[in-house]
Amino acid sequence: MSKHRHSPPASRRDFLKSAGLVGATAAVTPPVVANSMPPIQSEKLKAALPGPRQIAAEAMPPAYDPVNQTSSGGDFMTDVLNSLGIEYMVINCASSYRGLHEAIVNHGNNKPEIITCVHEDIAVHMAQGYAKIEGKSLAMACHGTVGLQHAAMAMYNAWCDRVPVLVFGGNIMEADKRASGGEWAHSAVDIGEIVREFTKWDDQPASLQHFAESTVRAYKIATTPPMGPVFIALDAELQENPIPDAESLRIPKFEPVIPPQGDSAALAEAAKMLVEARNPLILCDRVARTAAGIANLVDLANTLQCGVIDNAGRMNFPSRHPLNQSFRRALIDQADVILAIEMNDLWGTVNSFSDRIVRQSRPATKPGAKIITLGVRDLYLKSNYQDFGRWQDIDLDIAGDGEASLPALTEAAKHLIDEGRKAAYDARGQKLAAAHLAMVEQAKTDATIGWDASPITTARMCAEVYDQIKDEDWSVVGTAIGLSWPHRLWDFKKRYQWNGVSGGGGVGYNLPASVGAALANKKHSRLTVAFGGDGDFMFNPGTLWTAAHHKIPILYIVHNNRAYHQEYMYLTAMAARHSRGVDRMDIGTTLKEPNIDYATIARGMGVHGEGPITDPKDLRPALARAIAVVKSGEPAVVDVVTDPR
Ligand SMILES: Cc1ncc(C[n+]2csc(CCOP(=O)(O)OP(=O)(O)O)c2C)c(N)n1
Ligand SMILES: [Mg+2]
Repeated sequence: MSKHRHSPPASRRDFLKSAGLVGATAAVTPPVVANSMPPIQSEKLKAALPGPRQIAAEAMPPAYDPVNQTSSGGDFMTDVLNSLGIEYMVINCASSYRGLHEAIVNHGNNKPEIITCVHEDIAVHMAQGYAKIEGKSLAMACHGTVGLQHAAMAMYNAWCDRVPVLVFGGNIMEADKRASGGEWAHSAVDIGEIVREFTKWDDQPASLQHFAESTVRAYKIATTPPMGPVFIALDAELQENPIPDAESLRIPKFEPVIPPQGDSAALAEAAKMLVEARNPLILCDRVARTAAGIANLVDLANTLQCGVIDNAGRMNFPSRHPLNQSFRRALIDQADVILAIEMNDLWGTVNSFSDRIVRQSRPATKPGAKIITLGVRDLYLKSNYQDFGRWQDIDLDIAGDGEASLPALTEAAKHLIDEGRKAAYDARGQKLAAAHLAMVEQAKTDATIGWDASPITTARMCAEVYDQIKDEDWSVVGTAIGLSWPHRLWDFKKRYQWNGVSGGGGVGYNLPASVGAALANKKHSRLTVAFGGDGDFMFNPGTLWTAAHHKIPILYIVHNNRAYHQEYMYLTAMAARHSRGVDRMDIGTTLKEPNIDYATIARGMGVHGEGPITDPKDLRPALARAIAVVKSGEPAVVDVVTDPR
């Protein structure tokens, strides 16, 4: 272990002395604890038991001297976190982990850097957004039962999104150490139980060595595909007391797992099916983690000259690649062999489902079409929460990490493609390239509809933003529900230009996850941009204070349709189904009377605010002002009053 060099500052000792705590050693050693024990009746038992003084000496914890205590278990915990290269600790502060908090600030010299959040939901969502950009996890700490319950929904989003987040929760395991009141309400026998059904692993370490091994193990489990959040309970005494056995402590070595590659015979079989297909098609969702992952998917598509439909759970495939057919879902119906890589919802992609009148579905594939899957989705599931989706019949099911398995699959395909296939492949590729161009042209045409309308169309909002950022090193880290214009119109090609969505559909993700992603982008000097719904914004508006306080630059566009519009639509469909009027559909679904002024909220938290913008002509100058602020290293919010499309 590294040495605990830093003594607590002199001011702490002075404070304790002036508070009359000098000599506390004597005061905390109770002289006759045995007196409070019930009298022992049996003479035999009395003889076998130690005398009262012995019990007092042995049963009491060592008499710590808070004045001269120069290190704590929290120091060692800080060293463990730093050994993992964790950059930030996102927190809402609390006494149940005050030992670790103080150790990070003093012993660790604020490393990992503490990021102050005003709600645990914000902190975990920030961690989720950060991990998807930076490719590694940060740490989150929360307060016992109450903090963890607030963190839970964001942990659920991270679970459904298969994103590693390392969550710590304070707990006071020894009942006799708890202060009465709050510390009892905030402690639990098994605190991890609160989130166990949607965490990949959890533990409650009982010693510092146990903490070290479990934290490194937790990090490893979280970052091994299929990734997911993990939880470690932090015993308060373990953090706050001196290190009893410093010489025997050891920080385990972390070595990232090499993700599993699919079976080579199975990949060769998949290659054969794809090469021989008339109309092969690739579906993907959460494939690429790195630039190499994108390049390898491009290589496979180029090799097969087949279409790619990207569900965009990650930045998988360039939006302007001629084989990108993401907005031509009809292709699913034409495919004879489908390769589905790291799909979150395969059934939902190869079936059409409608619930606007009654809940009904039908296959979107043609009869006899073969489906090959490649991914780690099924390697780790839980029972209670149903995010695994509906059963889908599969013809060749390969367990293996998508990104790790792509090169072998492509190699196998290249070996099988002879000159005889070339002409047919080229013709197929050219047809798809033409269809891709038509798809983009169609999007451009669609985007002009209502161009000058007020409220502003979402297409115009997105186009105006793109016009001003396209020559920058941009990174789009959030879109409002159903806002597909960026993917329809923009040129996405770099790994960090997109990082997917919430995973679990828990509203309140977008604003904090975008700021977390912006935190990751900050040191790379990228221009972070996000769009988010007004409904989403109101779950966690306090995120803006964190962005201002920690100077996290982000251009945040509020897609302000003054409604929970998705729910408005559902309600309207219900009324139509029941043959009733739709004139009351505003009740419970809108955010009007009064209208919410997002720019004023932003300014109230120290963030530059523009809007509400209702005239499209005002959008360009407002965006220019906001982008100038973001480029100077600060966050900015632009409130765009939009039509709901
Ligand atoms: C935590 C949570 N609460 C409620 C919902 C139900 N819900 C789904 S979409 C939505 C509306 C979100 O509003 P907004 O972000 O403005 O998007 P809009 O539908 O207006 O485009 C709601 C409330 C949910 N998914 N998650
Ligand atoms: Mg809305």
